[in-house]
Amino acid sequence: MPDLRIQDIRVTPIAFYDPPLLNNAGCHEPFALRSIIEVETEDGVIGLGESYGVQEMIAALNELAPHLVGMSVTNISGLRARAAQVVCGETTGYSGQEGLLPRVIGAIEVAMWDALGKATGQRVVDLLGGQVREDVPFAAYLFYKFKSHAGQTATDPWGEVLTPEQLVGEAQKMVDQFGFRALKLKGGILPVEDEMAGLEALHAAFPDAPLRIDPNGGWHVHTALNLLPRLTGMIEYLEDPTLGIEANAVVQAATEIPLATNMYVVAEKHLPPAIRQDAFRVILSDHHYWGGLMASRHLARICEIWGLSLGMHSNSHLGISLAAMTHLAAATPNLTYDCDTHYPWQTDEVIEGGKDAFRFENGCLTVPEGPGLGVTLDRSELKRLHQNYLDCGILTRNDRAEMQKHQPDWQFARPRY
Ligand code: GKR
Ligand code: MG
Repeated sequence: MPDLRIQDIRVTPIAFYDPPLLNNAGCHEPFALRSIIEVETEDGVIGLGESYGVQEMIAALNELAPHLVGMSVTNISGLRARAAQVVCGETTGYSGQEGLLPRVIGAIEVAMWDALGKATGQRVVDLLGGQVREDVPFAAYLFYKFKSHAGQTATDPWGEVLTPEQLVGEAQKMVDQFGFRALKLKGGILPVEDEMAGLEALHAAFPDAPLRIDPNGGWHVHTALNLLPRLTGMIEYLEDPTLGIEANAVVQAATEIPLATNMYVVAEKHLPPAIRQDAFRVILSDHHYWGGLMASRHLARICEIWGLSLGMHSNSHLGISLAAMTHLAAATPNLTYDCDTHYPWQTDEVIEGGKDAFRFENGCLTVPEGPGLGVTLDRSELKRLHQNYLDCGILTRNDRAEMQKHQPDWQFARPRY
C-alpha cells in the first residue's frame, strides 16, 4: 500500500511569453504569470498542478502548504477545511470579483489527484468517475491583437489582427494548424460595427463553424438587444454580453440564443440568483476558480439538474492546466460545447515533450497516456520560466496599464459600447 501522506508542497511562480492580445480590459502583457504546484508524497511521488501566478495567489499557496503536510492526497475535504482556515474564507482580491479560496484549493487539489493517480497507477479521468468520451473538442480562441508589444519591434507569427480580413486569416491559421470546428471571438474591444463585420466575415468564410462572441460585459443592454436580430442564426451562444446577472437576464429574455457566462456565475452563491432570473443558459466552468476537479464535476451535475448547458473557460495557460482540463472534460458526461483554450497562443511549455506533448486532431485532444494527469515536469524549463518571473518584474496581471503603453489616453470602460 503506497504511503499517500503529503511530505512536501512546492510552489514555483513562472512567467511565459504571451502575445499582445486585446480584450475589453486592455492588452495582454509580454509575460503571463502562472504557479506550478508540486505535491510530494512520503513515497516521493510528485503530483502536479498549475494555476494563477499573481502575487496574492503565490502568497496564499505558500502560506497553506505547510498546513497540509501529513494529510493524505485523498483528503479533498481536509484540503478544503484547512484552506478555509488558513486563507480565511472569501476575499475580494483577485479581479475584485471572485474569491481567492477556491482558486487556492483548486491549484493544490489537481496536484493531489495527480499524485494519487501516479501512486496508484490510475489516470485522473478514472479517478473522476470514468471516461465518457475519447476525444475532447476545443474551440479556436480568436483575439484581435497588436503586431508587437509596446516599445518592441519584434512581431509574432500571428501579426496584427484588427480588420475582418486579418481576423479571417487568424481563424484560417488556427483551423489549419489545429483543426478546430468552433470559433470564439473575443469582443468588447472595437466599436460594435467593426466586431460585427469581423463576425460576419468569419461566418462567410466558415459557414459551418459554430461561432461565439464574448465581449466580457463590454456592451450596454440596449446595444446587445439591438444586435440580437443580426446574431440570431449566426452564433451558437452569446458570452457575457453585458454587465451582471440582472442585465444579462434582460438580454436572455429577448432571445433564443443561449447566453453563456464565465464572469457572473463563478461561485456557488451565484447559481441561485442566475437560475431564478434565467440569466444564462450556458455555464462556462473552470476548475481553476471553481475549487478544483471534484467541485467542477459537482457543478456539471448541478447544471444537468437545472437544465443548463456546460462549456469550459480558459485563461493563458500551459500544459499541466491543459491536461487537467482534458481529463475533466473527458469525465464530464454533459459537456455541451467545445472547450475554450488559449493554448495555441503560448509558445513556452513546462512539461516534458514541450509543445509536441499535445497533438490536436480535428480540434480535439485525447486524454494523455499514463497515470495521473499523464504529464511530467521539465525541470530545466521550470527553472528558465521561473527566472523569467524573477526578471520580468510583473507581479500581477494589468491589461489596462499595458494598453495605455500602446494608447496613452485609453480608458477602461465596461460596458463600453
Ligand atoms: O485572455 O484576454 C483574455 C481573456 O479575456 C480572459 O482573460 C478571459 O478570462 O478568456 C476569458 C473569457 O472567456 O472571458
Ligand atoms: Mg468569457
